[in-house]
Amino acid sequence: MITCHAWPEPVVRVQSLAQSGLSSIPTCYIKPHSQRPTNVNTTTFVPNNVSSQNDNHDTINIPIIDLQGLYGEDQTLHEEVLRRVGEACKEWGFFQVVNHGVSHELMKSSRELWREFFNQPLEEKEVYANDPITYEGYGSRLGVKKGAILDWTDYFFLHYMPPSLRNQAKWPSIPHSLRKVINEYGEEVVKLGGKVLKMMSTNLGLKEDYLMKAFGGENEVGGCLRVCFYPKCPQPDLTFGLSSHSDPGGMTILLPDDFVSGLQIRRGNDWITINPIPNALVINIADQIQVLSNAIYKSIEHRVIVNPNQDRISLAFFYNPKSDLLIEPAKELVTNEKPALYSPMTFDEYRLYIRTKGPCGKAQIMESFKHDSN
Ligand SMILES: O=C(O)CCC(=O)C(=O)O
Repeated sequence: MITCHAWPEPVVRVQSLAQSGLSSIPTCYIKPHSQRPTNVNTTTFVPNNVSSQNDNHDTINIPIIDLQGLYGEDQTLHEEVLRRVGEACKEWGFFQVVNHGVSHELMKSSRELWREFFNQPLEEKEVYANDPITYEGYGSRLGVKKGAILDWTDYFFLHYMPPSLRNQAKWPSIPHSLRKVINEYGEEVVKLGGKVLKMMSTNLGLKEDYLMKAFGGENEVGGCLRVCFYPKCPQPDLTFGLSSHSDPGGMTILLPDDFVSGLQIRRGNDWITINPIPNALVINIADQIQVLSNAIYKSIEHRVIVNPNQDRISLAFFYNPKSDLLIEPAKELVTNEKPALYSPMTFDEYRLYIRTKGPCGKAQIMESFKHDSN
């Protein structure tokens, strides 16, 4: 259990620091030499369009999948989408989707309204200041370790699913239409999550509704939104917007900034900067799907670099299993050759580690839950 009811040090808002015009960052944000970013000079991009997909890029990009085929009658197209999603889950753990069913207007207004929220005077935001017990509200650190080296970000965290945890009184009341837009955006993203979960089940050779049932069913799945605001940073080579981590939940559906890149994923020993395409959402496998799939799908480590000239905003929607259900490898995916790699554990128990320690890579967390016999 988390015993810490308050942050271990006074909370400093990163946006206020950045706005104070400082030219060097406080030492509590400076990462040790061996953990600093390596390639921080490519963080503004000119969005390209879907037709350029993965070719003609100077940089590698994650797979871009057009989900249109899911919405029509053409079975061949449907199967092609399934195949591409399956391949992306196995080979990358990260992919972008377009024609995903989430309204572009809603995506745009969500980003704009959240920018407006962060750009309000500090007093307006402090009303929503969060604590380390629930993390709900306006925050500036993850983890409660005293003396930890912090990330260059402020955020707003809220529960959207199940509806019983949706407490709109804790959501910003200004800008005025933000609560309505959070609701509308959440509804569409949850629908998309359900569709992707079905595709993953089928691709794993499980019943179409296997993962949804393992997550507790449509009305019980968990869904939280973390809106990250990364202020511009005078020394982006010394710190991270978000340190390397894997997501603890089921899958993450990310609405990235429309102009400023920053998300990097680990690929072997390299870090690849994701170049989002217009109106795309970025989806990644998180730890609970790695467990349920007995590591056929991997939850990939990722991190965020910051920009010296521009703020960046992103909306990460965490689509999670119901928090008190035991999550374990699907029996159908456990064989003599490949025994269960993980012991059963609820998501509630699992996420305590992240909430206590903050983002700290991946292996450490997944390894500590590996089945004793492995
Ligand atoms: O800001 C981003 O692009 C990624 C955010 C992220 O990884 C997270 O919120 O866990």
